[in-house]
Amino acid sequence: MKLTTKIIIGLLAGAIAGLLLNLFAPDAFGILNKFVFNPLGKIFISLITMLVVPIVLFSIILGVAGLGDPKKLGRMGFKTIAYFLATTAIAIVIGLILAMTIKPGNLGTFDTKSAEFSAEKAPPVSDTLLNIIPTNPIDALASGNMLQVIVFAIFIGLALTALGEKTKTFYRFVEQGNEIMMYLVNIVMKFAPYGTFGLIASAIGSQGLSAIKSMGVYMIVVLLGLIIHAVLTYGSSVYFLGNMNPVAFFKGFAPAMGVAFSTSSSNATLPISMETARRNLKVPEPISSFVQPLGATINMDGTAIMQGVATIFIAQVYNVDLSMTQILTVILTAVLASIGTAGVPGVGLIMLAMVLQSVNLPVEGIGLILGIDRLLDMVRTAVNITGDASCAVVVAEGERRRQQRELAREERERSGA
Ligand code: DAS
Repeated sequence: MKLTTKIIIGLLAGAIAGLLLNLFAPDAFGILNKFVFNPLGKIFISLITMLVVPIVLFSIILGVAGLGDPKKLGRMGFKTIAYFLATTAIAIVIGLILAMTIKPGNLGTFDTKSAEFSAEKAPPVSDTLLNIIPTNPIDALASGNMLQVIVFAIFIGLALTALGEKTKTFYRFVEQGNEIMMYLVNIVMKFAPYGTFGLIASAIGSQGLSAIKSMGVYMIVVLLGLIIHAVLTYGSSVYFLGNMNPVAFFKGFAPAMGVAFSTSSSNATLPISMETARRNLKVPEPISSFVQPLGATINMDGTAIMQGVATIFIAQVYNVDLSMTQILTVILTAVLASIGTAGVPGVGLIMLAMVLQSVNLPVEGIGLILGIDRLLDMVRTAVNITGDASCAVVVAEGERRRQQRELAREERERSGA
């Protein structure tokens, strides 16, 4: 049976158990929650949290080193990375605005006293930005200071690029470290059905129907953000910058979106998304084979939308008013996180733990959205790869126009000669 099916079964079983116990046997719920539901949930959340720092370290080092020598990146590379960072930032802002407007986290009266959680006063913006340079990288890794871990990883990635062959052993070590982490993500995700069961049963058992309503609204807000971003951001990009009809773009790329939806993995879909972009969107092979693999690694707009909405949702549930500094930190962290997030199922949730930690929100809050995250992962993965394809179309059109200008200039020189 597919993992997604098992997780959905865990979700439904947890919801039914929680609801029945909440309605008919609250005393029994208390005992089951203490000895079954909470332990299952805590084990799963701890397994996710255990992977955050090493995944961020290894995957961002590789993501940055994989960009290649900045001098060699050239025009196409900088256009591609600028497009990725801009659309990811737009994606997060869409998610944040929707979540702050619709306020899904205010609908449920979740029992948050169980989480040992202190809303530390957020430092001003200047401190936050100055503090992202780790004075002690080992301490940053040990304490899970995610912004500092990301910055340290970016520096190492840039150094690996500059040193090239001299550091190929260390590069290989990081590659193997990342392989190990991706394997462990798979192992942890096998526990997801049980973790989902425990967390959902605990959340719904203690809060009843209001929890279901709140999670339902959370899901709708994320889906709304994904649709708005895909249609507005990618639609307008391919139309104004890619000289392509948006309807033709989405229809042409639909086969790849379907595969991404069913696999929840950008990496697994990459061969299909490249073939579809070349065949249906007429993206030249050299551009497709540069932009889309890079995008599957460092461009995850759909994931960023989920992280933006989930962070505000969890802050609302725990009655925390995030300051503008913290909002900016969420945007910065999620954009930087998307540089290293590998395109495999469930990794967006692990990165969410990192975003929550960056603004001192309790990672336990993931328990409220875990059960439905797998369903959302399918949709946001489809958005992730569509963003990469839209970039390929825009870069291809830019290259086509540059070549036309070159030809026209040569023509003028010839006729003038
Ligand atoms: N499943 C990831 C991907 O492949 C996205 C995510 O986990 O958020 O893009």
